[in-house]
Amino acid sequence: MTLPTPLSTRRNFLKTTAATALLAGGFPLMSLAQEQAVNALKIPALDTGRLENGTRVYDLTMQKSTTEFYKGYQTPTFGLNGSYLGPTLRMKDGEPVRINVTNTLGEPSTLHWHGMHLPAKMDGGPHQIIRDGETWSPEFGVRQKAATLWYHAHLMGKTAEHVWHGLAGQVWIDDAESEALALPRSYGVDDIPLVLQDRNFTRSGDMPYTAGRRDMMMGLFGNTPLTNGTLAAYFDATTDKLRLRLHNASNASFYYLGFDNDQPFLQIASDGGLLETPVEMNRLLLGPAERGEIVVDLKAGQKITLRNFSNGQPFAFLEIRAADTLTASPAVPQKLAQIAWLDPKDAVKTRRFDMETRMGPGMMFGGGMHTINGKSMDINRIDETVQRDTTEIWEIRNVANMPHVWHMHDVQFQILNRNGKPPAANERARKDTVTLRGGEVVRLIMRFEDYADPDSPFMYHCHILEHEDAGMMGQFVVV
Ligand SMILES: [Cu+2]
Repeated sequence: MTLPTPLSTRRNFLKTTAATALLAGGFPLMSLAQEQAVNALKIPALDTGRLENGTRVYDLTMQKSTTEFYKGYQTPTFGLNGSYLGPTLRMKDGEPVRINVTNTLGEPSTLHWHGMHLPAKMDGGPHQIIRDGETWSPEFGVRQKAATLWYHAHLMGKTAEHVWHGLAGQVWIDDAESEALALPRSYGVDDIPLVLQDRNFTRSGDMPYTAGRRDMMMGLFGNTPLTNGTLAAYFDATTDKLRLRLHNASNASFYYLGFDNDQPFLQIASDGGLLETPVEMNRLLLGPAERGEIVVDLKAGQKITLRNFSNGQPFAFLEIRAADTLTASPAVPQKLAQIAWLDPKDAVKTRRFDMETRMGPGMMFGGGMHTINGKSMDINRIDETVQRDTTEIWEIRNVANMPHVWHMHDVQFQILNRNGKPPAANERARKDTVTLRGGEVVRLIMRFEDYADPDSPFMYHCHILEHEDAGMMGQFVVV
């Protein structure tokens, strides 16, 4: 797999962005390529909830705080139950859950369950605003295959800023199928959440959200990698296999991930759950919001570094230090999961969506330069109406010459084809987010089940958060 040209052109934009950041006083405290891993990887707290009358209940408090990324510097940040990011919520397919989300930020926000199939009112999108001082308590049954999902702020026009400051975390779903598999599953030991981000810091240690016109156009890129909110992170491995839940939680960066020694790894899951069979690779491209679980083999005493190999952002996300004696792990099973493939013959409708970017002079901040089907997001407009219990094909065309990232709520879709060709082995999967390079077309198939509500829409949007905030979003209802 090679990086096609439209992604490579980002190098030029990145240089400009970095220059802009410097002019704005955004002098990095550390060099762009942080080679020295000096901080133990932070592992987010694991929250398995508590049982109340058969419902699994979680409490999340959105808070404003400071985080010491750099020694001696207190950086103002947002977090959930902590100063930056939030706990990993672990849920099980079939269980009823309630999440009490209390906002103490001093400003409104929302919390969206990215990748989850649930009623639109519980989705945490732009319509489910949590005002300062309020608690929002969505309640739903988990109807989900084992997967690495996530949660993040999703307030109209403020998603990028709130996520940048730290309102995000992972959700792990287990199901009977996944629990029967001999896969690493010991949280923080051989099964590791990896929330990958990039940020810019000023000399005073601040991490301001600084998106200007150009960043609304290109997306806001950071020059400093953070892994679970850890700068220059290392992890001490004690097992000869590690399962890494790779998660691009950046605002706008595409990560082309691999190890510095180019060793191969097995991808075992995509956004919405396990693949049918592991796929061996040595690079994995994740657009913003995409996830990929991999299993990597370690040799005793070995040091390897997980890096981004995209142009312009040579981030070292994690140095893995294998102990001199490693606990042996079972081989990764060849058969992972059953995927119920949807049949295009069952589709009752094909919809087309053009993701478009209008470049050039005169573009206005947030003024509709990124559109879907020529339209900018209008929270009072329903763009599409879908019948419950039907299968549809959604053809997404990126008619721009820059990458965009399609994400839709409510469903996990399957990729029928990309530019007329079958998807790569690791994209034969349940997915909720898909990267489209400039000019690409993907045909997606999905089934709308269980939940219908004519009054509460689900969102579809670009997951480059600056594009989303600039209006590259639409709404659909299931009736
Ligand atoms: Cu976009």
